[in-house]
Amino acid sequence: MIVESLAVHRFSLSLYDSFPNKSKEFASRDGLIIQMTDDEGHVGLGEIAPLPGFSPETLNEAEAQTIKLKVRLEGEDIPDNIDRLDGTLRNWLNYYKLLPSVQCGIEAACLTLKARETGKSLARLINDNAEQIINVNGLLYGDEQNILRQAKQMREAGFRTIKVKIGHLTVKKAAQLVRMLGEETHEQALIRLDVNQAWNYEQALEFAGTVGLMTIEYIEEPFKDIKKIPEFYERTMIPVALDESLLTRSLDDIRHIDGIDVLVLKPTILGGLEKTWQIAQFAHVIGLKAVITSSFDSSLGLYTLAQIAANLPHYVSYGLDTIKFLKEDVLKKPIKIDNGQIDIRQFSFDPSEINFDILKRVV
Ligand code: OSB
Ligand code: MG
Repeated sequence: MIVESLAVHRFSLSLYDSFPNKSKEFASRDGLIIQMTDDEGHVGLGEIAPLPGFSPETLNEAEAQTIKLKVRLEGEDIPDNIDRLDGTLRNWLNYYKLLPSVQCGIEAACLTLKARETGKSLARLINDNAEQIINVNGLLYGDEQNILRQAKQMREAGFRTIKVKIGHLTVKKAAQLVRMLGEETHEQALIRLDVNQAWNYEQALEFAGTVGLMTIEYIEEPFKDIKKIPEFYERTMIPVALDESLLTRSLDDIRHIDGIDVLVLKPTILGGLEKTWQIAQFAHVIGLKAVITSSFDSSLGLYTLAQIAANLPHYVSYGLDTIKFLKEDVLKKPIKIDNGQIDIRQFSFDPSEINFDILKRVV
């Protein structure tokens, strides 16, 4: 496959007030859509959208690098076997030292291009036995009353996993909220908690002692010091998930830490689909779960992540319930979650499904 052209478009999607971290400086979700066309007219699509506050790079940096890359890639031959996700893409692009979000979007464009060329979905390009439907954790937000109302709606809608952020709450308030959530879900859903490292070890311990709930699936980043996780787990029996820590710790640092049960993987921030895939495979080898998760991507980005998740265990719920925070979308039909699930067949990565009216051509 020869890259014939790389078109770059910019988007700026307005947010609902419910968007976490919404502020004057962060009033829209901005990014790039790239459209990679090969010499036979097939098109691949990718999203490049660094997340302010989480990604190491800014969108302007990512855009500058993407524009330079366009000139380099046009006329280049995409290697065979990129669908093995075995490092072929990173080797090929290594020279350009791509920023994480750029690496992710270019990989997505190459892979969806190859999928379109072979007439398969990206999921089935990776593995012919890929699932078509994946489970998603319902993401709760707002004040206590809203959170409890959403939990009820989600239980009735068939979600089997829900997630709530509690790091901004006091330990007492958080324990009270999570206990009420436990009652609301009637043991029909597992609860994921995310503290985003906002508490210290003692607070996390106090929380666990107060909440005492069996339906907590895991707690993400309860405190900063990962060396304290074994002791936390031994005393609380609540499994821990790592998210932010994955940016500063190597897999070798964490593989022998007891109590870590889950890795939360955000390809946009970690630096690509291939790297995410490889971390997920390694996680399985050492007995951990990998939860592919959104960085508040558009529906295009979310469908791309869902195609990858379709090749990971189907009993895991993935962190893709985020389109509800965006008032606008780059797809004409935003990604749909039904019964707590995404059907990946709903979007075929055809450029005609993109809402070009809200995009601005960059190059
Ligand atoms: O803290 O897990 C987080 C999204 C962007 C940045 C950070 C986080 C998130 C999410 C994604 O919470 C949704 C999910 O995990 O279900
Ligand atoms: Mg998290």
